Amino acid sequence: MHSPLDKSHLTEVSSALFALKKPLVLAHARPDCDAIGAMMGMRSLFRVRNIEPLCVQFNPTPVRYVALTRYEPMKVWLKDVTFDDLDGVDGVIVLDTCSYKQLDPLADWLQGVSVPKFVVDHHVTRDELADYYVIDEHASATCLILTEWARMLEWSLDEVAAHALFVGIATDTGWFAHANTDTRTMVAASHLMECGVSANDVYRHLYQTDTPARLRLQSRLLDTLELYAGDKLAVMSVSASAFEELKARMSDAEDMINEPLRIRSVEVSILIIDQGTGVIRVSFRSKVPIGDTTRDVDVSRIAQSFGGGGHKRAAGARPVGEIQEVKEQVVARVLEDLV
Ligand SMILES: [Mn+2]
Repeated sequence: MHSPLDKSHLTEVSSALFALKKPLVLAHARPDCDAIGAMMGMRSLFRVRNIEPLCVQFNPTPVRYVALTRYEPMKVWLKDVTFDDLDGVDGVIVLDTCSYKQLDPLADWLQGVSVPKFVVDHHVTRDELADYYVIDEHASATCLILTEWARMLEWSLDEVAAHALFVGIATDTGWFAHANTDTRTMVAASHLMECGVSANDVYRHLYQTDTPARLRLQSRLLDTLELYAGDKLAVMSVSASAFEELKARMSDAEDMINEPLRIRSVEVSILIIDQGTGVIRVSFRSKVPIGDTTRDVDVSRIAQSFGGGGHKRAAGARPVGEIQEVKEQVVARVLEDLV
């Protein structure tokens, strides 16, 4: 499959991008490895052009990513950077989101500031927030878009950038296993390996460095597994106090939502986490079951009815309320689409 990215459009965006002297690079709140990988990739692309971007995360990096060998910390909003530091910023690059909601601490500032804005993203949910867009909702990761962009314009990627982009692609595709894994993904991954990435090195760092607390959390979550709709819907839920008790972090719950999809009949998996702040974190995943390809639940639409969004097979929402009540509402909503 050929990339749908357009070379002349990319050339035009690149000349505006690399004319910047003090670019601000942002990604969505609660950054995942695709967001952070894309920031690192973008930082490298600026640095080889002797431009030092201000890369700001709204939340600290998940511990798992810090453990990766090539990671160099980004600045964290309000901890390392405040509004004063934004003086003189002459352009903003937003990665892995196109939604003000996901850029909350700076959404108003972003709307008011009159500098060129760029978005590189692969999500369906979209606000009009930029002057330049490189968006491909068919791309498995934002890091895939950046890899293809670099390849198309024949930029060399240093090892740090290649490593970061590989991590973003590998995690957004569930280690090349989710439905979004296509030939573009594999071609890009192979290109990044040619740039010096060791897939096994990344794998061991990502998936074989867990703490005992994370495994205990997994066991606790599996204990809460409930099945509905003739075992087509799987629901797991956990409260903030369980994290305290097990000495687990919020980020330790990452990827656990995929476990119930191992059950043959399960088409939709939901993970509900009471964050203890009044906000309930609800994640959705879906799969096409073996033997009936006509069944195909779009969880981004379900997430939207709770004020969230995402992709067809991976989405999330953060409704406010009491966990039991949210759970009942979410289950009822999914059942509408499942039967
Ligand atoms: Mn992504």
